[in-house]
Amino acid sequence: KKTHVKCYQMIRLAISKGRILEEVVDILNRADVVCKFDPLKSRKLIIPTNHKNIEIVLIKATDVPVYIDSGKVDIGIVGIDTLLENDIENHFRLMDLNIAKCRLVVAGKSNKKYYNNMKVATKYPNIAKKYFEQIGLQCSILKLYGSIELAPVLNLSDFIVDIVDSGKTIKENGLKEYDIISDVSSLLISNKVSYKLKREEIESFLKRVR
Ligand code: PRT
Ligand code: MG
Repeated sequence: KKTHVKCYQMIRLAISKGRILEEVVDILNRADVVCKFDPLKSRKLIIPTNHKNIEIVLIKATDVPVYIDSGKVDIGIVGIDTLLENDIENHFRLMDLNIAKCRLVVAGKSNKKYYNNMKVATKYPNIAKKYFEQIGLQCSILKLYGSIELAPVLNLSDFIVDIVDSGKTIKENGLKEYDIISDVSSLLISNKVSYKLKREEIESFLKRVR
């Protein structure tokens, strides 16, 4: 009589450090996927779990698309903002996790008007350029890496395109929201080839999370 030894394929799950990770750890625990090292405290970048075939990889939010696109990581959790900015080809959107919710907005000092060739500071140059093109405005984009809200306050730019959650940051810096570009939450995405080759494992992970 033949004995079948089931051979599970490893799936790697990319999670970005920061606020997404904090919320995902809860979701994973509820789904009985328990990290062998606390990802909020450990310095390890690859963390095994209680499931032999599930490994967590900690990646900077903006780098998650690169790892998914290349297939080095099979599935990942990433904000819609990051996906819009990087428009990667090689992925499926599997599930909206409804976490790390916020919105991408245009903000600036009050009583300002949009005008042609105005300066827009942002961490999201592609999204900003596309948005203003769609409403028929040229603008000069200034790419910044943090505390974007400072730019209009010091007149480095006329407007910013940035993430707003509670609205506290823009309010405390005397700024106002002008337009909403997109609502944002975090999605579970998969590399296309991984999804085909490891469908069973990925689907069973999805079921747990649901
Ligand atoms: O900030 P850092 O460079 O260290 O890391 P990161 O930006 O790569 O990660 P993180 O954790 O800041 O953001 C990861 C993802 O979380 C983003 O891509 C969004 O999808 C999502 N998210 C949800 C947010 C926020 N909420 C948020 N409030 N990302 C950033 N913010 C910042 C925002 O930039 C602004 O400065 O919080 C500030 C506004 O918050 P309020 O509550 O004052 O409006
Ligand atoms: Mg941030």
